[in-house]
Amino acid sequence: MEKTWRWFGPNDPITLEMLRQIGVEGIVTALHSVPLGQVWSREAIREMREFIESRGLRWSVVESLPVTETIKYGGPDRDLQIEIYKESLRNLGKEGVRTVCYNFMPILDWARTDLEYPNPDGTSNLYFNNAEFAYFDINILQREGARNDYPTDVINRMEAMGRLTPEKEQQLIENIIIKTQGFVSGNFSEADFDPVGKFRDLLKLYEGIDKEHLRANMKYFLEAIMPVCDEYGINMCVHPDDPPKPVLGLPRIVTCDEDIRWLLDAVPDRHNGLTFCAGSLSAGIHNDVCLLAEKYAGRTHFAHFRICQVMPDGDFKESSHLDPRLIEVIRTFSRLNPDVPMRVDHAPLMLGDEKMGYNAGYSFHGRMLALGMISGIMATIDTENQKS
Ligand code: DNO
Ligand code: MN
Repeated sequence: MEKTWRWFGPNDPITLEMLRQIGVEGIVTALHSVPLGQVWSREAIREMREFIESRGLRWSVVESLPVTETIKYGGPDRDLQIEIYKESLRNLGKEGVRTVCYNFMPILDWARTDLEYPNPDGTSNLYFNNAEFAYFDINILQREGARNDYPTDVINRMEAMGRLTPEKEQQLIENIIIKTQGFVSGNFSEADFDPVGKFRDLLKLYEGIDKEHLRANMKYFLEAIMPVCDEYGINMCVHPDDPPKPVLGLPRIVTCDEDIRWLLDAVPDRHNGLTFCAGSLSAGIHNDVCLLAEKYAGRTHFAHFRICQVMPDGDFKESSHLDPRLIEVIRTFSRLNPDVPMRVDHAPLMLGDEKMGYNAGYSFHGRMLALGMISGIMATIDTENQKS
């Protein structure tokens, strides 16, 4: 497997020189400065590619080329936005960047309630608390009918929390709307004056859009871009939804075995593939991540290695990269798709990472330690394979 690393561009405090020292071979990045919905020009792509190559690395994967909301809800300008998307893909193809990760989650990208959930050893992890999420939905967003979307035990836990302090409420808003995904989806930024109001406006766009409708829009998008992917050999790989279930009244369609089967069969082109994010999939108790790896490794173009532990109450926490399930997933990939680019996904915050200007989940020391662990697992599996 190719060892890659998500790097956030020339302003990232973690430099390409540092990454070479820790065994990274390929870079995963995006043109973060291009506003959502605009073409990625060939010149800008070339500039990024040459910057990476001048440091002895390669641009292996784009993460993400964001799909604008209008394509997801099927707005009047969706065909125009699809043309823009196709133009960016052509430009990437011409520059030889041929693996493109994206997601089809309405409005939000991945969501967490806590970005620094403390571990007994002093490190911290990302955490999803269902009761706090319900609190955000019901009391802060005040979405109509929200209460009916949660099981009684979650509502009871939420009520037991009482009224949160304004600081805690503010933190939930930042964690759920801005910090985890704002910079990825391009929908929100730190500068947003009223993110909750903006979120409510975006929610209106999805009124009446159910799972079937969203699926039809995804199929429409994929069918429209496949000819360009075929021409340039571009592998599209959709990132699973995280958490893998409907949230805030929004449908989600890449959450489980049946969804993955549907999306691969709906557009049965090899270039329509998957980002196998073991972490996102394992956040759903309904998913057997080892079985999914076995089934879908062949249609996977990019692998994200991390794993979640679901608690008895349904909350989940991102946990150790040495989890036996993750070892099994890596074993499966080394057998069924040994050349796939892989990267460490989220990792703990540790050893002063908080002082280094990081994006949530993307710490330096935490990811470096995880890459060390995963490199060890891969080397062990390779040695075993050579012996047998
Ligand atoms: C979560 C991460 C995300 C991912 C985007 C892709 O598991 O991998 O940041 O990159 O959702 O669009
Ligand atoms: Mn991921």
